[in-house]
Amino acid sequence: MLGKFFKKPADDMGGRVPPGQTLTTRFPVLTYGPSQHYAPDEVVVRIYGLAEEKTFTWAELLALPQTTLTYDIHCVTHWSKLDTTWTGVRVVDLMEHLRLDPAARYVMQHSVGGYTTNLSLEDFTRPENLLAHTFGHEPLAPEHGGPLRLVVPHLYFWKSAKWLTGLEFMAADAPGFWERNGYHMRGDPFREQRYDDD
Ligand SMILES: Nc1nc2c(c(=O)[nH]1)N[C@H]1C(S)=C(S)[C@@H](COP(=O)(O)O)O[C@H]1N2
Ligand SMILES: [Mo]
Repeated sequence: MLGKFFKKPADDMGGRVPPGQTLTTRFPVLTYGPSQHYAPDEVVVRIYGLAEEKTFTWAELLALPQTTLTYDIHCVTHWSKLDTTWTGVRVVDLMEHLRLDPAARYVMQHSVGGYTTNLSLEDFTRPENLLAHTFGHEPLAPEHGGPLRLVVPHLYFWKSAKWLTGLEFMAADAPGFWERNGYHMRGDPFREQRYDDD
């Protein structure tokens, strides 16, 4: 069963597949606790903390520039998936509409159900990061974080919150859900930053 869907990376993919990862053609679901189900018209992303407080509804997000990008994703449970295609609002395009306090250096992602994960502002504002609502040509499935999730492909996938509800800007770094439970504060797969002592 596993052998059919998971395979060791070929040598010519060496540069794309981080150490300790296995490739999959499937799209595993990794959720701690129950999956969340809600409709696009219930989507609200709240901006708060060290930023001018504001909210973005589904309609407001769709009115921003939409971008489609293809990249690889890497889960800390050792699977990587190459060439995944996502559409949504680039973080850098959202940032055009935010007013951050100059003291803001980190951001906490918040989700329906209470999941959280932290990023430095530098990792958050990479040009490839998306608030994604579409996977391939289909609306993002609920179990994968639909209607709206963050995708931060250069870090382990736990750093990409599904069912995004809030972005809290902070002066100092603080651990989110998995980071409080022993995972690395940054989570760079190419440096194998899996656990907090890596
Ligand atoms: N809200 C929320 N976001 C989450 C998670 C979660 O449990 N809840 N799991 C994380 C982990 S560990 C991974 S690997 C990816 C999995 O995304 P997928 O289920 O679409 O593969 O979502 C991340 N985002
Ligand atoms: Mo994960």
